[in-house]
Order: sequence, then C-alpha cells, then structure tokens
Amino acid sequence: MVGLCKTERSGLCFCALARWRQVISAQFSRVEVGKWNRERTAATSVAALVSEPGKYGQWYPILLAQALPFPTRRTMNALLVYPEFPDTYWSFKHALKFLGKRAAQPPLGLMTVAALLPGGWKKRLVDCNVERLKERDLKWADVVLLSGMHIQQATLVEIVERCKARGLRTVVGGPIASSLPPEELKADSVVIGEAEELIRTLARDLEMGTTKPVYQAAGRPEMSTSPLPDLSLIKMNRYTTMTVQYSRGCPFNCEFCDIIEIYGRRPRTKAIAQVLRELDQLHAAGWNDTVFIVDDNFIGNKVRAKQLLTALAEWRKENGGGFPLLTEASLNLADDAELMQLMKDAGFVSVFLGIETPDESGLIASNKLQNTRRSLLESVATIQSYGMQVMGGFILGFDTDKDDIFDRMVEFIQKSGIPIAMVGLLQAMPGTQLFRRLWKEGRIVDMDAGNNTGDHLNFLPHMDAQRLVEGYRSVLKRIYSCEAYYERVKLYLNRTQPKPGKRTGAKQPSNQQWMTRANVRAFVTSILRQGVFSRQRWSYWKFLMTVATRYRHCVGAAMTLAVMGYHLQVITQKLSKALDEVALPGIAKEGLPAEAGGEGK
Ligand code: B12
Ligand code: SF4
Repeated sequence: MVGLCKTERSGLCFCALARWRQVISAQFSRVEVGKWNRERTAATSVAALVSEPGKYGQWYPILLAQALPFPTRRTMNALLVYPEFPDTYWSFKHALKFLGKRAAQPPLGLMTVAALLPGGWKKRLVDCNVERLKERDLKWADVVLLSGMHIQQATLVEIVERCKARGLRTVVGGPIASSLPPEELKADSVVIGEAEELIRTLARDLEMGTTKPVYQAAGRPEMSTSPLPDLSLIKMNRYTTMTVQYSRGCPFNCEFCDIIEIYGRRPRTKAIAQVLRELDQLHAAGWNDTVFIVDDNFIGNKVRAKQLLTALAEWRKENGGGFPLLTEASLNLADDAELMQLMKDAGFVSVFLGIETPDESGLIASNKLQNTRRSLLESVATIQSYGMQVMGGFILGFDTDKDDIFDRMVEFIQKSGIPIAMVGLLQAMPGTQLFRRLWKEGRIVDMDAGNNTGDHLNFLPHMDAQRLVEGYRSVLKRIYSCEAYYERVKLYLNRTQPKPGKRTGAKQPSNQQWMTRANVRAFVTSILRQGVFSRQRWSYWKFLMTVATRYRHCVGAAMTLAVMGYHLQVITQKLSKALDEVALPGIAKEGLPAEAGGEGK
C-alpha cells in the first residue's frame, strides 16, 4: 500500500493516468524551474500557466498536466502531529488552567510546513498539548508528519511507534532532528533543517512512495520563501499566545548555543509586508491577545528591526492598538535607546534575554561577550524603564562557577526585578561548540540534553556534580519562594508600570486592559487555589493587599504574574520532592566514541 493515494487504495483512481503523472513529476523535479516550485495549489498553478503560456517553454505541457486537478497526487491526507511537552517550568501548565487554556503557543513549525505542502493535499493538525491524538485521525491519514524539540523525544517516539504499528508512514522534522541521530527518532524519514526548499522533493517522494530515510536541507532558505502559516488548522482559543516569526539566526557565538548551529549566524529576516500579512491574518481570525515574535534574536539585525518596528507602530495605530508583543533579544538591546523606544511604540510589553550568569568569567569563557563589560543589572533596569518586562535565562554549571555562584545568582535575580527567571543547568547540546569541546575532553556522559530545567547533567562538570545539583535546587527554592517572587514582582511593577499621570511616554501597553472574561476567571481561580487552598496563602494575601493599595493601576499585570508564579512554585515543589532521585552523571562509556572517554561503537 505504501505510496498509493487514498483514491488509489479505494480502487477508484485513474491508475494509468496517475502513474503517468508521477513519471512526469519525477521528470519535472530534475528541471530547474525554481519559481514554479513555489506555485503550490492547483488553482495558482493553472492560473500562472494560463496567464503566461510562453514562459515555461518546452515544459509547458508537462507543467499543465501536473497542475490539472486529477484525483491522484493531490489527495494525500497529511496528519501533522505535535507531541506533548513534559511538565516543566516552560510548560506553564499549572497557570494555563487558571485561564481555561491548554497550552501557551501553537506549533508554528508544523503550521508552516502545512502551508508548504501541496495545496491539493488534505491536512489535519493535532497538537497533543491541547487535544488527544485519536484513532480516527490515524485512520484518516496517509502520512504522519511530526515536529518537536529534543525535550519531546519520549512522546514523539511513542507516537511514531503508534503510527508504525498501524502501517502509517512517518516523517519527523523540527529542531529535534538536528539534535539527535536519525535512528533515535524511529521514523521512516527524518528531515534535518528548514522545510521551505526541500518540501517539494519530500512531498513528491511521499506521493510516489520513494521516500528516503534522511533528508538534509541543502542550505538555509531565505525567509522570503516562508509562507503564511496555516492558521486554519489550529484551535486558536486553546492557546494564550499566537506566534509570528520575523527572523531566524543570531549573529553572536555563545559556546553552548544550538540556535547558531541550527539556524545560522546570519540573521535572515522576512520582508515587512510578510510580517504584516501574518498580523493581518491573526487580526482577521479574531485574535486580540498577545503575540510572541519567536525570533532567536529579534535585534540580530538592528537596522532591519528598526524598519520593521516603525511599520509595526503604524499597523498598531490602524488596528485599534494592535497586540501586546513579546520577543527574545540579546542584552545589547539596552545600548540602543532608539530601538527600545521603537519597541515600546510598536507594543512590546516583554522581552526574554539570555543573561546566563552574574559571573563575568563565565560569560567570557562561554564566549557570551555581548553581556560583558557592563553592569548587567543596569542594562536590565534600562530595558524595564521602557515599560518592558524582562524575562531572563540563567545557567549554572559553567567550568568557571565557584561555590559562591549560587548565592550570587540569587542575589542578582532578586535585585534585577525579573519575576520569570528561568534558571537551568548547563547542557551540552549535541552539535554545539560546547559539546564538541567536552567531547574532546572526555566529559560527555550522554546525549540527553533536552531539558535544562530538570536536574540532569549530561557532562562531567568541574564542580562536584552533587554540589552543583544541590546548589541548583537551592537557587530554585530561594527564588521561587513566595516572598522572594512577590518581591521581584513589586520591583518590576515599580520600574515598568508608573502610576497614571506620573510619568512619560506612550500609552500603557494594552495588556493592562485586563477586565476580560478569561482574566476574571483566572482571578477567581487564583483566589481559590492560591488564597484558600495553598500553604503559601498568607504571602499571597499580603501581596494582594499591596496590589490593592499600591498597584491598583496595574492590577492586570500583577495578577498575571501571581498566576504564573503559582506554576513556577508548583514545579519547584515537584523538583524538590524528587530530591532522592538526583540523576548525577555516571560515565556511560558504552556507545560513546573513544574521544569522549567511551569504548566506541
Ligand atoms: C517559541 C519557542 C518556544 C515556545 C514553545 C512554542 C511551541 N509551541 O512549540 C516556548 C517558549 C514554550 C518554548 C519552550 C522551550 N523551548 Co523553545 N523555542 C521556541 C522558538 C524561539 C521558536 C519556535 C518556532 O515557532 N519556530 C518557528 C518555526 C517556523 O521554526 P521550526 O519549528 O524550526 O520549523 C521549521 C523547521 O524546523 C522545519 N520543520 C519543523 N517541523 C517539521 C516537521 C516536518 C515533518 C518537516 C518536514 C519539517 C519541519 O520546517 C519549519 C520551517 O522551516 C525556538 C527557536 C527557533 N528558532 O525555532 C525555540 C527552541 C525550539 N526551543 C528550544 C528549547 C530547548 C526549549 C525548552 C526546552 C527550553 C529550555 N531551555 O529548557 C522549552 C521546552 C518546552 C517545555 N514545555 O518544556 C530549542 C530546541 C532545541 C532542540 N534542539 O530541540 C530551540 C530551537 C531554541 C534553542 N535554544 O535552541 N520554546
Ligand atoms: S545570543 Fe542567544 S541566540 Fe545568540 S548565540 Fe548567544 S545564546 Fe545563541
């Protein structure tokens, strides 16, 4: 059955015609008609052929034959599946329940892949973070396309096995494919790299049943080739945040970073019009909440970012205030007042920064030079002064870390006014410069580097491993104790939410208009869970009293953070309960190459 479309399977297809068209397509794929490759639907293909008959020369009849909507290549049923995430700091699951939502963001990678697949294919998307993968979905499918991050490996492989047991073909792509050897993903085909340019070959091979075990993108496509993501496939109301990607890649060169290995060091950007089209699409679909610009580093190309921001501010005016925006950026944002002002004007209310460590020697050793020669605390405060909440990424476990690093980390975080401080243990992600160095030094103990907020170490640290993991846990406990957390929230509110009439600047970010049904529901649930049933209820009520007296003008922001704090506290408690099961690295020499201290394969 492999390789046959649904119609063929049912015996209703014009088989001879189908085979003939497949042969033609195979022929066509060897022809360099790059522009044609971007015409995807039958309708647009036929329209292009009819309007410019002379343009495709000798290939005209072949292209026309291919474009005609015969019931063959165009009827594949593609099921796109996004596996469930584990319950980590990043899942925000416990806070999402308050809002009646199931996940934070939809799987943009799969929505993009869906838009790239031939227009004649039928598509369904199941995000296992918001719904169950049902048997009837599998029954419907001809092929299952999965995406994921390294951290989703277990749930992804489970789905792959389930599909294989039903005789379904599986294809895995996304960042996980760049992090793990293809055989570990168990799929029929693994796609390494971005889909924009290789999807046509993959789709054709799927239609013809000639797929290869591994597809590797030849290069990194320009963002102009990235289509409008297919929004129609997701259940939008199950998410808190929609996503738009403006750029891929980052110009910096941090030793532990896999972004630059996967997406490159030259920031590739979409055209302004492309981004606005995506926002228009969200607006037209009725979305009126937060949008996450999911760039590796939004300011990787500052000149272009400024041009986009100017257009976003315009768009915001024309669209009734636009969306509250958040993104990821490097800390050198603090050096550019014009950029921060433009971000504020465009509606940015939050930015995630990789701060990593307050210890400068750790920053230098890991080549995070853009964070050095400055006061990190001042840089954070500068960004906050533009009304943006700073979320921070921090790492423990650098070779340079000394015993005092834990206290220094806590002190830094408390002074920073960063409520959402994601502290992780250093992981040597396969493919990174760090992995290669530790490999040579014989310090890699396994490939399992998907979750940096558990207590798993995949390399031998300089500091005693037990000491490191215990110190890490003590940091988490201290920064997510209710008192410490609420202190940071208050500091953040003081810095970013001036009392009305007190200070400067653009209109309050629109996330302050908080009297929505979802928020009222969240507030009531929060009172019950945090104020009645939680052991930390006194700290919670003390915080609420402070909000009622000092922060009434920004009660929305305060309550959102109270609810997020609940999630962070639940995860911290879970981690400390698992204290006895600390997974310290032993040297699993088997299966590791000799250079890494192993016995080789
Ligand atoms: C938004 C985001 C999140 C969101 C989740 C969004 C979601 N629903 O998936 C949040 C903030 C929750 C998040 C969390 C985490 N994230 Co994250 N995240 C991102 C980010 C910034 C953007 C993702 C995105 O939408 N990209 C846009 C789409 C279009 O790109 P794409 O997915 O790569 O898809 C393209 C190709 O990969 C390919 N493709 C993708 N899927 C498929 C499938 C098939 C079949 C094919 C053919 C092709 C294909 O085609 C697409 C178009 O070219 C990426 C960085 C990045 N540049 O992607 C990190 C990234 C994916 N995250 C990463 C990590 C590590 C995490 C965390 C584990 C954090 C941590 N440090 O511990 C957590 C895990 C979540 C959890 N619950 O524990 C890593 C993954 C590394 C890896 N090798 O797996 C990335 C790459 C960042 C990094 N540091 O390297 N993340
Ligand atoms: S700034 Fe961030 S994205 Fe850029 S190289 Fe460093 S860690 Fe990677």
